[in-house]
Amino acid sequence: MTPQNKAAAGRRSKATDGSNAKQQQLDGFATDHAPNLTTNQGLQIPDNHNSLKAGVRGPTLLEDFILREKITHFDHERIPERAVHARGSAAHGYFQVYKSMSQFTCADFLQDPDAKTPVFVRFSTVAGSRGSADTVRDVRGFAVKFYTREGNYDLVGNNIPVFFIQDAMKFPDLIHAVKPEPHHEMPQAASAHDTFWDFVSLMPESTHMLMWAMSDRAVPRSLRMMEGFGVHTFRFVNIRGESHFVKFHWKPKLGIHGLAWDEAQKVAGKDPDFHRRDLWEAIDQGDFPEWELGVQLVPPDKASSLGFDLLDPTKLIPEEMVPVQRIGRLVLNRNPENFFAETEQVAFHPGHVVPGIDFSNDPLLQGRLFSYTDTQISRLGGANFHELPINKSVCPFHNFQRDGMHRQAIARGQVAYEPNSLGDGKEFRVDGGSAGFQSHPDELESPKVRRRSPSFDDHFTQARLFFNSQSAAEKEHIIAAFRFELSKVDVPAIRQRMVDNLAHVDEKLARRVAEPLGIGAPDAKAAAGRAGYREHRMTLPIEESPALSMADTGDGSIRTRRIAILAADGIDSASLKPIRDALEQAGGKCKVVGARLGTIASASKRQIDVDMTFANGPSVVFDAVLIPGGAQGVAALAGMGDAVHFVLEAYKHCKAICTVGDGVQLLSTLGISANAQQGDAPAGVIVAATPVTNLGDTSEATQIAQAFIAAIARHRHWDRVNIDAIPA
Ligand code: HDD
Repeated sequence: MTPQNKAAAGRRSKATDGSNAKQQQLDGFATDHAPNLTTNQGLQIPDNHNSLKAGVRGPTLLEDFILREKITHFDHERIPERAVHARGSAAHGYFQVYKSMSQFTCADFLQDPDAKTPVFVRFSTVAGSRGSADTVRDVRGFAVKFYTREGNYDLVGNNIPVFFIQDAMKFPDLIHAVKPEPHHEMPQAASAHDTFWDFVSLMPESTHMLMWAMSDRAVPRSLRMMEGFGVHTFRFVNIRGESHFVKFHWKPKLGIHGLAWDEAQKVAGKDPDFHRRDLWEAIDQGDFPEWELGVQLVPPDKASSLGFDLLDPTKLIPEEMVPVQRIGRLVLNRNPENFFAETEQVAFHPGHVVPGIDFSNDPLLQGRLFSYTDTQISRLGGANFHELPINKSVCPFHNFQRDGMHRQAIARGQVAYEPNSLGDGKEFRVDGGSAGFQSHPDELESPKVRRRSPSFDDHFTQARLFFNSQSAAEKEHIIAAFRFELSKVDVPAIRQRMVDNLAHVDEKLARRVAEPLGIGAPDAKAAAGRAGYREHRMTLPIEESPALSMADTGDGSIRTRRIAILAADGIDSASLKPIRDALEQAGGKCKVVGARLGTIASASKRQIDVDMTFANGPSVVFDAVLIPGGAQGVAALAGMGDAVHFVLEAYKHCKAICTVGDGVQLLSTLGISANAQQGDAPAGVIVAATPVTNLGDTSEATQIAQAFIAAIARHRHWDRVNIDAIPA
């Protein structure tokens, strides 16, 4: 057990709110380091360095069962990775409802505000392999397993509220198109290639999701700073059997923030585990990530008046039409003990529901209800994966399913069938009772057809709503992303087909995307003439939905933001200290970055510890930069290519920068005009021109620190001008 998890276990064991139920169960399976080694049969191993040989220089003996057991086990350590969502990171925590939702659902875990339901949450990318980089452009999985007292409930969602396709029949095609191309297995973890764009350009229903996938949502700054969505419409059902349609949302406390695309690509090389590390460190340091669970509730008789079909997973319900009610909070407060046992072996399934939550007829969801158990059987080696510790429900389970690979439970007695009278001496029959999970009695009387509902036809109106709702900078990022992706497509006809489709979203968008692609102007008519195209039919009461933008989200804090303090011999430590203290008090994580590890000497000969080097702590893994004063130190930094590159790159990626005293000279040396007195400091650049000595004065330093904190809290200053001129 890690020291942090030990401490958490101490706190948990006293909990009376139910939050420790899963942990107590898992503890029963845990094993710890022991002072000796044994075989799997319990036999003590005397020597773990040498195999059994015929003479010290002779051949190894087949008899060496200790060697054979060790190597055999090693040979079988790998299991198939997930077909999609292979790369993931997870954490434990709890969910707590704010007030009883009994009016809408009888789900037990949504009744008692004093109860905490244990959860295990796994975040993932979709396309890449298990070892791929975290910051690739992709949808993120957001899968939550609630270990409720009525059984496991899995909300298996994404960080984007809509999907590429409307029917599960197309899922294998979609995934085959986005995965590395089958002939040469390239590219890894990227949608920027011919087969993906070939497929989606022929499937106009993917257009809405493409807008999201090309936005900054697909390059999150942190898994802790993204929304989650159940995507499909589900049902809440109350104790009286009354049902409401429901859409689920996860709203992150820290806001929704993205990386710059150039930055994301660089992070993929500099720290491929960027998101995994960020999640782990935040939990390890007690900065527990938090989300609120939101629901949009639609009474069945209102569903037909929304203007779109609730069963169509390429549509969302704008929050301005049906507000999101925040009904509870999710807190992640404990890292897994063992990646394989927990994060890799966890098996989610949208069909794991509890009484009070039911499905809709969304044809994508209906297909998922088959796929997930099926995939676990090959991934986890048989039908008993529910017995793996991480998947086991905390409430008892009992049925007459028997045997199979890796069965753990020992079912006692003569009886393995129902009805029976031999079990405990009286007749036992489970036949039509009113307890337990009851499917909502949806009335169905319809012909068997293999067709798409015409109510799913409009593929562009909500894509346009999304685009219209973005800030100017967000729109530019979407255009740049389409350009980047399509520029990687070899076949011009595919690029053309895609921009023709985009002309139905927004003509200017399509034109801007097409400009650098060496193709003709977007042709909306050509798109309309192709198979798969449908007339736009939807009328929405709104043209913009501010809730769809990531701009200005979050609680205004800088909790867990990473701030680099550039350092070289001769910097001024007196002016640095009060600003650093204020940043850390506000929850920022400061690291001193220099040319080498060890210490540097400040102008006043104070020793300052260097935490990271320019090589192992590049600007792309930080959110902000503080350049201290001190003429000699600043001159030294200006003479180091790595330091110069660091600042230019941070500036290009629109990060908050604060310079103190002489520090401003580093900016001007780089050609960044930042004279605060003339009011020409660029957005997000805080220039403390005050004579350095005065900064020892706390009030002065506090003001500067507060301005810097406000700039960091805005996350990025995307509207910064002239960044294209910077060769970072
Ligand atoms: Fe899926 C995994 C989310 C459509 C078939 N899916 C998987 C995971 C997430 C999602 C988050 C990873 C779970 C984990 O961390 O282990 N999937 C979605 C969402 C969808 C969606 C939000 C649309 C709204 N998926 C979808 C369809 C199918 C699948 C239509 C098949 C018909 N998904 C799978 C799968 C996976 C999976 C092949 C791979 C590994 C696994 O299930 O456990 O069965």
